[in-house]
Amino acid sequence: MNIDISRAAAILRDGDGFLILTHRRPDGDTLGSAAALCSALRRLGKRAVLCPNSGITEKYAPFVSEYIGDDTSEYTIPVSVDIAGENLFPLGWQGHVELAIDHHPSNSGFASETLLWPDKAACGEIVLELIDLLCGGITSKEADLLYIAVSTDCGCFQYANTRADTFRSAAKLLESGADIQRLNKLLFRSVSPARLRLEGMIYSTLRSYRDNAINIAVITAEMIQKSGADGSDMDDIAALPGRIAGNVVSVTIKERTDGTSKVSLRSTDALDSSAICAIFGGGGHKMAAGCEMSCPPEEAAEKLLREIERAMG
Ligand SMILES: [Mn+2]
Repeated sequence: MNIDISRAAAILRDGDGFLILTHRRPDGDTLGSAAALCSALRRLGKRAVLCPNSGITEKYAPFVSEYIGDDTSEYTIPVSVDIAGENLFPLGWQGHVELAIDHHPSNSGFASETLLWPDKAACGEIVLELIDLLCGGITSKEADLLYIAVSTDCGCFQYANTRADTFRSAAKLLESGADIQRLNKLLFRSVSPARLRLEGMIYSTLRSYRDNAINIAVITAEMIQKSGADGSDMDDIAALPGRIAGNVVSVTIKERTDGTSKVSLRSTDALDSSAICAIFGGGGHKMAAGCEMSCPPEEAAEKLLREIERAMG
């Protein structure tokens, strides 16, 4: 059942012993929102913890570790933040969620009660209003956590989901003491040495065609191994080849350890990425799509280039 914010606040005000759930492969929004909510509930004298999530990366661990519960058995009111469906529950957790706080239009309605604001760029914006209602304001630490949530989900206010409201939320967080200079550097300007090495290899081997309209990056298993990159260094790697001026479609082909290829396409609306990927059994959206190919990356690059050339006429 969908509820309004005053009902959500009442659930939190009336209960005690909250187990806050973050989604699988947790990002800044789910983690920042969960930790800020946990902090606010504790300020109200409530017992609240974050459910352990094995996917928390080094980047976010320092911000959330103090809120994670070791023994969660006494926390009997599960509250999810930024989770769209049960298949996204953190690994190892199953059960019934009392309250879901979310901004995904696709939310499946798995919880008893759902506060769903699909127009928000980030779940953190909803949590900000909720904490405001519950506590009459947020602490500077909560402002940091919610700035992590909001800024990461809108790509530092660059993605199409960025609204006037997103900036209003950010302004409020800044006024509440968020250290946006430090956080922006950490979240958007710093990269690991392994990531930097890998990016160097990707840029130096980039193939460009038709005056840089078509750009293909091949990431071999050897490049990944030589750079020392792990899963956390691969974030949004498919965005790199499309940065070149004049790009219409960019292709990122990652060689799997078994020699096959994982392909990601990004394009402007001048080309249908999903139609190209559909030829190879994949799919997605018009401007971002993917497919898996059983051939090695060089062969995949040739096949994809041929189909893209054909589609562009
Ligand atoms: Mn989100």
